Amino acid sequence: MNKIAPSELILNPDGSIYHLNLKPEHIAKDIIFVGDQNRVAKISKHFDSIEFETQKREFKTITGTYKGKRISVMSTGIGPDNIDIVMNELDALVNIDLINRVPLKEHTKLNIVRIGTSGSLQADIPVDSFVLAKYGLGFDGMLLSYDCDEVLESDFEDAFIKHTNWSPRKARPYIVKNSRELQTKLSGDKVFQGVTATAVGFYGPQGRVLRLPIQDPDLNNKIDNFEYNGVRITNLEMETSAIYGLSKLLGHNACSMNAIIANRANGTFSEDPYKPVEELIIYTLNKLAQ
Ligand code: R1P
Repeated sequence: MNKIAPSELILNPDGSIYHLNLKPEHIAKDIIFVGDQNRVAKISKHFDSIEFETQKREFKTITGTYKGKRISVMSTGIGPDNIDIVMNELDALVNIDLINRVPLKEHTKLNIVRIGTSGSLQADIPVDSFVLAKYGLGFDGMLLSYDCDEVLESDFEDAFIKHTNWSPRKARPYIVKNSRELQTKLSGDKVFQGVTATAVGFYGPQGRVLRLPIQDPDLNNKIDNFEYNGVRITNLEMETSAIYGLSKLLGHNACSMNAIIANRANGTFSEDPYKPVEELIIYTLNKLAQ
C-alpha cells in the first residue's frame, strides 16, 4: 500500500496531528464538538476527572470522564472549512497508522455530537429551546469537493432547489442524514427536530443585511415554508451539514444539537443566551452517559 506523503498528512515534531495537536491515545470514542473554544471548559467542568488537555489555534481539546464515561470535548471554531480539518484529522487519529502512514485495517467508528448555538427559522421554535438535526442542509459546498454522491439525499435536495429557485451561481445545496442511533439516544420531549441548515457565512449567507444587499432577500422566507415528507427546516448555523457529510463518508456517527439563541422569524434574541447553552450541555452529557 502506498504511504500517505508528509505533505498530505502533516504531523508535528512530537508526532501529533498538525492542527489538532493530538495523538491517538488522547481522544475518546465519544466526542463533543463546540464552536467556541471557551465552551470546552464549560463542558469539562462537569467531568469527574480530566486526563488530557491541549490547544492549537481555535482547536482546544479536553478528554476526561463524565459519570464514568470517557468523553473528549473539542472546539472547532466557526464554519464548515474548520470542520473539514477537524473531521479529517480526527479520523486519521483512529483510522490511519500515523507512523507507517497507511490506513489501518480495522475501522474505528467515532460518536460525534455537536453542542452549538443557532438561530431558529420558525416562529414556533422559540429562543432558549433545543433543536436536534435529523438532517444537515449545506449551503457551504464543502462536501462537494469529495466523491460524496452515495451519502446525499438527492430527491430532497432537488425539491429544495426547485422550491427556492436556488441560484446556479451558488454551490448546490446538499443534504445528509444524521446517525439515527445517536438521534434515538439524544431525543427528548423538549427537543424539536428538523433540518438544520448550514451557511458558509454569518451575514449575507444567512440573509442578514447590514449595508450590503443580498442575492435573494426572500430566501429565508422560502426556507421557512419549505417542507419535504413532513420535515421542515428548523434552524440555521455554520457547521452541522459538514459534520454530517464527512461523518457519513468516513464511517462515523454524528448528531447535532443546537440551543436556539435567536429567532429569525420574529426577530427575538435570548435574554440570557448562556442559560440554554448550559442546559443543553447538561442534557446532552446525561444522555451520552446513559
Ligand atoms: C456564529 O456566531 C457561530 O455560532 C454558532 C454558529 O454555527 C457559528 O459557529 O455555533 P457555535 O456557537 O457552536 O460556534
